[in-house]
Amino acid sequence: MKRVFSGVQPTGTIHLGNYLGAMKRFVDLQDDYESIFCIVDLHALTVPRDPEELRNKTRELALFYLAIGLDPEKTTIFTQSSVSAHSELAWLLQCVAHVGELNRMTQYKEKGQGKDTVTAGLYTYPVLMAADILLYQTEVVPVGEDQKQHLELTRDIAQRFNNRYGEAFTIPEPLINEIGARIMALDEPTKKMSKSAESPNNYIGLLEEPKIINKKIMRAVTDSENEVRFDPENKPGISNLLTIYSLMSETPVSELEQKYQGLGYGAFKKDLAEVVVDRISEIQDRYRRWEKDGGVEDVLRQGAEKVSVIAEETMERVKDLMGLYRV
Ligand code: ATP
Ligand code: LTN
Repeated sequence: MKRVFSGVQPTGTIHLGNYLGAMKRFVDLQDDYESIFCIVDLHALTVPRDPEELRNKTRELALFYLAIGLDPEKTTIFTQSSVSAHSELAWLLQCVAHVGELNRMTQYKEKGQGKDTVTAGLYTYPVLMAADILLYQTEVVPVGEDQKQHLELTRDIAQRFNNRYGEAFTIPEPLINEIGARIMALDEPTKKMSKSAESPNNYIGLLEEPKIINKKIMRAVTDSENEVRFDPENKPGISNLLTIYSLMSETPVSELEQKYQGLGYGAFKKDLAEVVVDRISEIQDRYRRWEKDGGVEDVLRQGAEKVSVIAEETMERVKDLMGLYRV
């Protein structure tokens, strides 16, 4: 079986963009791949966090992983900080990555914009991400469009390492949805839906109440044409809603365009809200069940134990190849 790996940060509110852009895919892949999904808590530290909140968000994300349908019998779930090889390999790869490459990373530039100070961690963040992926000889990495550049860097670092020191890493392939790779903000459909958005009207959180979800969808920004047609360039708002509807209901966009021909945005949004609420309610039910029954700590503990074995194998080889003297 091919191996798949991905990570999500335990920060902010897990939203429909995270779910449709990446996490839903995790669930689809778990039957056909050896699946490893990580809660990247070390990445969350690149901007200052309240320690108690980080701990809570980490547990919350573990519950989300289970709530969306990841099955701990088939899939390994763990926290990044519980396997120290992630930090260790990140250092070694920082000595392979180039400053020029990191300077070109757009996420670093966007997240640092307007800040008085930026941590060194935010700058080297993509190298830690490369370490996450390469540690497990990952073949496939399902992510949203915004991570494409980081995946390219990961491939470059791996290739450079293999050429310079000898074969240590599998070269990973990104897996990016054809539709839904970039879910846009509800209140500003030219920007991506984001956890770090200032206004909660930007996103739909996976734990939000049906009433709120309904309101957010009914108020989502659209154009004045009132014609349900997929045209991301000229009609970004309605096209984004069509994408969401299509992915949540597993119905092709063209079928939805036909269904709502002549019916206008009101009717379309009302049905969309129903579809989204239905789907999110299932996730919320499973979330509450896991929360009530307990067991999430065991899933994380066993996950870390399992992946540590693979991580150690890679580390041994990398250290040998780089000439670290061991007695
Ligand atoms: P944000 O930008 O929302 O603050 P993030 O994208 O930096 O968060 P994560 O929460 O770790 O960080 O993202 C988890 C996954 O969700 C990644 O694969 C990312 O590409 C994907 N993702 C995030 N936002 C969107 C979006 N609007 N549309 C599609 N995929 C997304
Ligand atoms: N950088 C990613 C999160 C992330 C990740 C990874 C994704 C960290 N390590 C490894 C895939 C594979 C983000 O900001 N969304």
